Amino acid sequence: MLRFTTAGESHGPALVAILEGMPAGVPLVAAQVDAQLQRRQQGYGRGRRMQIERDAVTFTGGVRAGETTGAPIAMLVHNRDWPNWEDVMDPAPRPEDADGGRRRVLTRVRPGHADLTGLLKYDRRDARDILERASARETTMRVACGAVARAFLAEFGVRIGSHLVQLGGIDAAPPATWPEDLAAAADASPLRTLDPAAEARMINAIDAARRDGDTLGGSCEVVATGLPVGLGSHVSWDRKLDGRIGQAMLSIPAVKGVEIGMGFAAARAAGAAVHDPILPAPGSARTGGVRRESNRAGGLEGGMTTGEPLVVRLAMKPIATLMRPLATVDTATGATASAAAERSDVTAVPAMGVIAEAMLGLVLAHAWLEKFGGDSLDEVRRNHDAYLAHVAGRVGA
Ligand code: EPS
Repeated sequence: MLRFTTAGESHGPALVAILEGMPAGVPLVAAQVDAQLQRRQQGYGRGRRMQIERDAVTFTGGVRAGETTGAPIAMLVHNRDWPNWEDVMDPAPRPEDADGGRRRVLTRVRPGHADLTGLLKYDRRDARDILERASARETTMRVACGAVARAFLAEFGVRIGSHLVQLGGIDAAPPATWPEDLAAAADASPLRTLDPAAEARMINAIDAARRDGDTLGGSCEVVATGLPVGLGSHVSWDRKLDGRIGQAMLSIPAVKGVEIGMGFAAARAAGAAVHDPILPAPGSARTGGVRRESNRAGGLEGGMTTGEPLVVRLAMKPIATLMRPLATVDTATGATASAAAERSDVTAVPAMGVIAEAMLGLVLAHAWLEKFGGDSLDEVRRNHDAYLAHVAGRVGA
């Protein structure tokens, strides 16, 4: 239906992606993708790398005259850091280097990173063969693919935003009035949080962690609005939308937990305090002529969208590269050592929210095409409009 794959190393020449299954006729220009790529690069707590990169996409297939053609969409983003790494990352052998080796070999594997397990599994001597791909740089292309998914969903009025709700144990209070454009409101903050008082304390915590050579994790909330009732399905495990969202979110580097709606809190409360009463709402087509008095379910029931806002929370662990490193074993010698301290970020939780928006957009666009499938945007629109016209009058008919 809709599938994508990405390739490229953090310090290689470029990152690439192919997104297949987008219908023809979706308006799309590079600036739409670049705007999302820039959002991902923001966030207080990032390292020097983000001053080097200026991520910008080149379409190399599937887009013509500002519209998708229905062909696979191929995208490329150059790594501006590449000239500094060419001798380390050159795909060609370099016989002039001593015993075929490369500079910046990493054998003091970092606890919490993919270094050690990847090195053992893939039978590598240099963990750089693992970490270059395990790097969160890879998420650039997820955001590029997600930007295309968002452009498609925007044609139907779907909006996706996120904000940071906790960092390093400091909670952000929810805003008194919910912003109309969540993504833009959060982007105005260097941490993508809607609580200015908490933001100041979080910035202090990041500065302290940087001084200590440590890192911080946190949580973001992602919200999608404008969805119709009935994306996903209750009939099989792999069609349930909550399961698909969970998989997509947990695939984001360092994400360790996902909640939908009340999430874990629902397990502690009684049923009457968890489930959302249903009220008549004649004329509300998207939600099937009814509405929910509350939205503790986070917009999903039985693995299907209800039409209420979809609300997902993600928890990210602290980045595994510590400037004051933990103990490890040097895989070259077998001796105990301090883990490698590569240049890195203190925190990337604000960026994680943008990546989660992209992944949610891809899951939703996929589910949308399953439900309303078509080869052109107009065909999808006809299917969508006919369904909404039907469900709008279904209750009480
Ligand atoms: C990363 C380490 C840092 C981050 C990088 C992810 O890069 P470098 O080692 O070049 O300083 O900045 O994130 C990105 C490059 C990005 O685009 O998000 C890591 O080890 O995962």
